[in-house]
Amino acid sequence: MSRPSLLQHPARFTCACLLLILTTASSVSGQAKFVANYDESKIPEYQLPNVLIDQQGHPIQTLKQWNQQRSDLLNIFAEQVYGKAPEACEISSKLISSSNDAVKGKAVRREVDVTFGGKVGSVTMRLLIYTPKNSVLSPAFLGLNFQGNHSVDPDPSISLNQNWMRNRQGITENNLADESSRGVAASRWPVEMIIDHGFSLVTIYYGDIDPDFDDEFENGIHGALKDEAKGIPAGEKWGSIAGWAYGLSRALDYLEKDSMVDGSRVAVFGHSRLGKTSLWAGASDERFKMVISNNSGCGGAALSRRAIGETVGRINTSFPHWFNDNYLKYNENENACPVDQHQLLALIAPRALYVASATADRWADPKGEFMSSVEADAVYRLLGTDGFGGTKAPEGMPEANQAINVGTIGYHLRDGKHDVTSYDWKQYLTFAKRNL
Ligand code: GTR
Repeated sequence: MSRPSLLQHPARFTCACLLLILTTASSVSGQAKFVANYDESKIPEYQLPNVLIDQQGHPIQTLKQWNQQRSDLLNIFAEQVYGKAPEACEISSKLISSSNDAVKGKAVRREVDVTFGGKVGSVTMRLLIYTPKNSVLSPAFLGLNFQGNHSVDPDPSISLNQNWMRNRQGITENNLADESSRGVAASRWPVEMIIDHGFSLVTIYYGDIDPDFDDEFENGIHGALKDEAKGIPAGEKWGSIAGWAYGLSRALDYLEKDSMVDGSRVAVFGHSRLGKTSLWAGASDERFKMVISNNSGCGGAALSRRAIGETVGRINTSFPHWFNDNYLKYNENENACPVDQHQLLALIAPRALYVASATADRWADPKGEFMSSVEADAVYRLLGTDGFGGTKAPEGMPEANQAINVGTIGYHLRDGKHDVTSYDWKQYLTFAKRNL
């Protein structure tokens, strides 16, 4: 994706300057200052596309009709939202380290480099894999992490990631991690609890696949597969979320061949922007047996048309590299988008889906996350699963910390802020025990 800068266009530059002078409520970039709406009564009027009405307006009643709808919707999401990725490419792998006495002697810990790319270049992502000792082909959680594999556990033998990293106050400076960031994200990755439940954990630093900044897609996987992506129309080219999802699929290619992990029982997990990524990975790659969205919000599980908290316009402004260029058309214009996020969730059916929200995470619109999960229920039932469980989808939103965790779709609203906690993981483990 290439967005010419204002300085390359003198006419646009002049207009932007004028706008800057004329707009009182403006930020330094010339954008009108964004004020999030949190008032339900101020939600713009909208019509949600019915997930069981096809593109020609016909109702969907059979599996065959759904299969067509699924492929149409997947195509629309790729064209209009996340962008189209090149075909899957070959991978190669190399064992970097192995320890037989990780997690108090309960687990085997390995680091495996998986390399893939195209004609122009390649990327290497390092998988940190914990497997319960003595297990044969265990089911696994696969999730990208924000701050490097070494942030997941303080164990000094995990290699320190030296790729570009977003700065975080008090943790990462100069876009580079150092020794002090070991274990900083450990509360989000309860490795021992996961191992005790008989699951493997596989995690990868997301910046190994694509650095999280807008460089017009020169670096990371976009640069490496530039040639392969040549034929994709400009507006439809893949954004970073699609790039990270592509990396998750390549990780799954590897896990399918791994001797300790069962590649047919992998749950893809992600928080926040990486929750958006796990949803797109799960929608676009049906090999993922289960999909978990933790506080994914706008462009993830939340309905865009509600425009509560973060909106399409706001996300495209703050993170212009996450989605494709076509998605810009829906800035402050969500109703015009042919799809909304409940249809993304429906693309995961009939595989297990868990959506989690948090009470203080209003930016991610917990209610919108719940509503889209409820909308997806109809597709789960059409495909012969029990959806949320019981005879029909829940009507009202559950109270905080009252997980709905009995069916093929799970949901909870946790008390607290935008984060991943052991409460969240307890629900995922219960859900995975039944569904993996
Ligand atoms: C925020 C962004 C959210 C969410 C979050 C994160 O700044 O507005 O959509 O993705 O970042 O990933 O931490």
